[in-house]
Order: sequence, then C-alpha cells, then structure tokens
Amino acid sequence: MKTEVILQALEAKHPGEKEYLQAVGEVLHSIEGVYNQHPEFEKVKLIERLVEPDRIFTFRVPWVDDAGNVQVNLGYRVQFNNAIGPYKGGLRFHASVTLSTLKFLGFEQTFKNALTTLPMGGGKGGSDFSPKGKSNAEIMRFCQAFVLELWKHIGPDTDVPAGDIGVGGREIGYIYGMYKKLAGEHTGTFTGKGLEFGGSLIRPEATGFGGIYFVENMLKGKGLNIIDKTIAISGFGNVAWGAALKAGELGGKVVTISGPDGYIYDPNGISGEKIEYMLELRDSGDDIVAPYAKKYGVEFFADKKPWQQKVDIALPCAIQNELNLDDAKTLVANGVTCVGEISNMGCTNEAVDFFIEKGILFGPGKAVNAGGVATSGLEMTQNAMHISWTTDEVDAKLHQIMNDIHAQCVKYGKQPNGYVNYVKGANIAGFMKVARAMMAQGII
Ligand code: 2IT
Repeated sequence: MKTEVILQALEAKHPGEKEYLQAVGEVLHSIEGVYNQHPEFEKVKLIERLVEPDRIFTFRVPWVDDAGNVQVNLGYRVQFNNAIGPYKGGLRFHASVTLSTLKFLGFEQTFKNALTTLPMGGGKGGSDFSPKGKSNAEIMRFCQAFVLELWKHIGPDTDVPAGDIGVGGREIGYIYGMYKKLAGEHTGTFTGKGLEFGGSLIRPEATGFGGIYFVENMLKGKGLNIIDKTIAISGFGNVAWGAALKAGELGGKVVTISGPDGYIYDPNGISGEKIEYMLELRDSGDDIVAPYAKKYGVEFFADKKPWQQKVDIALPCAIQNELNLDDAKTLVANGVTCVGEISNMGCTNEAVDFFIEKGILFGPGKAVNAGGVATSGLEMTQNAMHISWTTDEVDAKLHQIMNDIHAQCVKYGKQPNGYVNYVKGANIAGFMKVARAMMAQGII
C-alpha cells in the first residue's frame, strides 16, 4: 500500500474534508505493515474500497420555530460499510456538523463496531441543527422533520441509528415515535430508546462505563489501578456523566468537567449528588458548566481546557480534536499516566503521536468508547428476541466486551519492548476483521 499516494488521491477527491482525511490517515499509517503482508488485499483494491462510504444520503430539513419562522437545516446519513452487519451508528445534532465530520465518524464506527465482537457495520448521521437554547417543542418538530426524510433509508436489518452529541433519550423518543408511524412497524430500528419501549438498561451509562472498564484494563497491564487516582474529564454530557459515575464507584477522583464556556476544577471530587447535577446542567439546554462552580463554590476557568490541571488520568469525553499537542505536552509534563479517548478522535494525531512517543498509556476512541455501541448491539439483540435483560446481565456483557477489546488491542499492539500501542492494536484488529469479511463477499 502506498499510503501517501492513497491519501493524496483521497484529498484531491474530497478537498477540505479535514476530519475525514485525519481519521483515514491515522488508520492507514497503523495498518500499512500488516496490509503489505497480504498481497490479496492489494489485488482487489481493498483499501481504496474501504475508505469510501457505501453511500451517503443528504437532505434538507425544514421546520418551524416557536416564533413561526421557517428554519432550514441539513440532514445526513452516511452508510459507511456493512461487511459485518447492518449499518450501525449514532446521529449527531450540533452546529459544527459537516459531511466531513460524519464521514470521519462513520469510518471510525466501522472499525469500532468490528472490535465489539458483535455483528454490526458502520454508519453515522446527523444535522447541523443546534439544540442549544431550543424549546422542547422545537426539538420535537425538528426530530420529526429529520426522520420524515431519513426513515425510508433505515430499518432493523439495514441501518440502525442511535444517539451521539445532541441526541439523547428525549430525541430518540421523538424520532422513534415518528418513525414508527411512517414505517408502520414497532421494531428495533433505533437504539437508545426509552426503557418502556424497547430500550436497554445501562445504555445511557454504557459509553462512560465501558471507557472506565477499558482504562482499568490498561492500568492493570502496568500493575496499577484507578483507586485514588485524580481524573480530568472534559464535557458534561451523557458520556462524561457515565464515566464520572463509574470512575467514582471504583474509587477514582474526578476533578474536572467542561463545556464550551470553560471548565470547573473541584478538588474534593465530583461525586454523589454532584454527578446528578450534571444531568440538570445538561437538561437546562444552555450548554455551559459555569453554574457548577457557583453552586459548589469551586473555581471556574473561562475559555480554558481541563488539560492544564495536574492529574493521573485524562479522559476526553466531549468532541473531536479537543486535546492538541500543547495540551498533551502539559499533561505529560504534569506526570499523566493514562489518557483514554472516550470522545471520538478526541485527540489530534500530533497529540496521539506525542503520548505514544513518551510511553504514556494511550487508548484510542474506537476501542475505549466502544461500550456505547456495544450496548446498542445488546439492545438490538433484546429487541430481536422480544425480551429485556437485567442491569446485571447487560453490565456483565458490556464488561466482558470491553475486556475482549482490550485483549485484541494487546494482541495486535504489543511492541517488542513490551509497550502496548493501543492505536495500532485497535486499528489492526478492527481492520483485519472488516478486511476478511470484505474478501469473503467478493468485489461489491
Ligand atoms: O460514537 C458512537 O459509538 C455512538 N455515538 C454510539 C452509536 C450507537 O449506535 O450506539
């Protein structure tokens, strides 16, 4: 594989799609060695096929706001790869969403879903609609307008969307309600549903819980554990909440959360009712964390990122590229032991390279945050079987899956000097599974 030639050709075809080219570049660089040991891949242009989505739907989403004005947003669904199973992946509603964002997320999702050991292909969708400051009625009307176009492209055995940034239980409820009416069926076409209508226990917590299970595994490999470790978390949404909850349960001390307005530092630890307060902050729809500082009498750092604090563990839980090379240098200078991306592509490629160069335990998003989609896979299974598993059953399966993903990363990522390159491990393990499935199914 001529990685640079492929990347240049891709850039010429998709100019300006920065995040997508970044995600592809990272994967290609790590699988190059393995790929070149398989001339049969080269012969069928496997990588050239794998980097392009199967198809993309783009549509206009018109809706009427509370003042009676017509608003127009863009909606997308990227069906990236279904070699392993139906397209599976979340919907992101955020002002920053572009086609490049959703292509990078769909590409990452393909490898992540392969790692979960469950039969799911990769997809992603969403809109540049910003839920910030919108009323409940506006959110509902937007969700209904969005699915009015999307519904015909998805189904329980073709493409199963879920939530992502800006899409939680409330939004999935509205989307699912309208979908059901349009499709005339009550099936598992969405995951992240409410518990009363087919949702799975632990799904809201799953991304954060799985992330902490993975971090525990990484620490264990070095004879360490999470007890009494200080932890910086970014974000304050669903993922950050689940991670803070589980980290605290296991004896870790979470000292930061953040929003677009800045971050708060709570030296006593964010635990108990403070974690519940995160849900209140999110429900307010204001998208800020400053009120936490006021309520609990701690410091708020406007327009700053939590990576400037001295901590043992750093967990990006917000959005892509939220931790750059300068942040990585600060964390390492402050003695960080472990960095786990619970957000998708939370670190820039330069930051990742720096952590690896310095021998820091670094877990990439497609492994660390796979617990969310894995639990979506468990929701699909429960829906197909028309049953509900208990909290303990789902949590035990999630835990096992995270242990398996960790083992795959170690198997493919352990270097001769004993250092585990989790980026390489996750990329190679995910790629080999997708590649074998594609090889078996011919040139399609
Ligand atoms: O990035 C992700 O893995 C998700 N947003 C969850 C996707 C899913 O289908 O549950």
